[in-house]
Amino acid sequence: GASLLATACLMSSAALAQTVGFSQIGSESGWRAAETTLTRMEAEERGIDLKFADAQQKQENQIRAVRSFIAQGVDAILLAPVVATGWDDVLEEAKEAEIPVVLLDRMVDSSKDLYLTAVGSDLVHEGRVAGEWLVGEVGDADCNVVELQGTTGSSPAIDRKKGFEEGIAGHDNIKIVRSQTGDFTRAKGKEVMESFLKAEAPGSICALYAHNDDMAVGAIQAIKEAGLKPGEDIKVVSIDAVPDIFQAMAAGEANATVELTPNMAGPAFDALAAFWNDGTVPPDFIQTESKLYTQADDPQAIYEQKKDLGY
Ligand code: GZL
Repeated sequence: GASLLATACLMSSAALAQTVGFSQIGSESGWRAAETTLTRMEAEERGIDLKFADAQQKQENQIRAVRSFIAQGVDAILLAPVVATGWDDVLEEAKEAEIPVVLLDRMVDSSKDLYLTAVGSDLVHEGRVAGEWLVGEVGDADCNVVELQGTTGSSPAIDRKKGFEEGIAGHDNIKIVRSQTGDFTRAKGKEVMESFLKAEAPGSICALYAHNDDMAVGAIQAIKEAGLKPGEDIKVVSIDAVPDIFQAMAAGEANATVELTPNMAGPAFDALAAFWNDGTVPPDFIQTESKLYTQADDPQAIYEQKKDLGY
């Protein structure tokens, strides 16, 4: 009778509720926290059952989580790979289990047939935009730059360094005099900036290029504690466009940021829906937009817009 029909409908709709395992790097930056928030929201909106695993920035924890998702027989796996190497075995295992893997915001050096697609920005372009901004800012004046790199061996650290060097190429007045990882965190960014300030002659650092805003925010604190004015004595350019960098810009303590959208999950789930529905294979790479913001872009207003978006 009717109840049998109702049960059948329930079952069929339940059958459509996909389960997705998400191996997230951690919560090292405001941007990463926003990506997690938005991934949960996008899953909720689609009726996807999201299994979440935080790896505290350790690759072995990510590999363990992916293996657990395979054992659970999830319908797909999202992976934000902390570093670019060492993924072949576990990606082979997912392929054996016929579970599609979608990479978020960072790349791996494994062969493209080991994952369904990758959603992310053009990380080299972001670095180039930052370098070109500094060229425009300093003109022909000599400028010694210190660089806070992202996590060693991660695709953003490799590509954003490469892009920045392309951006300043041909302008020999601009030199990177110190470059070290701050692991994408505020604490480490502050600590490494303190060491740069001690190692370089006072007043000799003209600019900081940080691979993400969180390290820049930490470094701004170190610059102030050294009695210098961030944004003036030392120009500050970074990447992500998190709310706090706009607050720093509004205070004149940071100069430019390149926006990285935290909503990588939307395009990922759209690609998966088409794949689950009729086997549509997405492109290898789904690129998100990057946009330069400076103090001229009403940073206070942008801070107000962004501050409640889960960063
Ligand atoms: C870049 C992303 C980076 C962010 C950082 O695509 O992987 O990881 O720029 C985060 O804030 O730690």
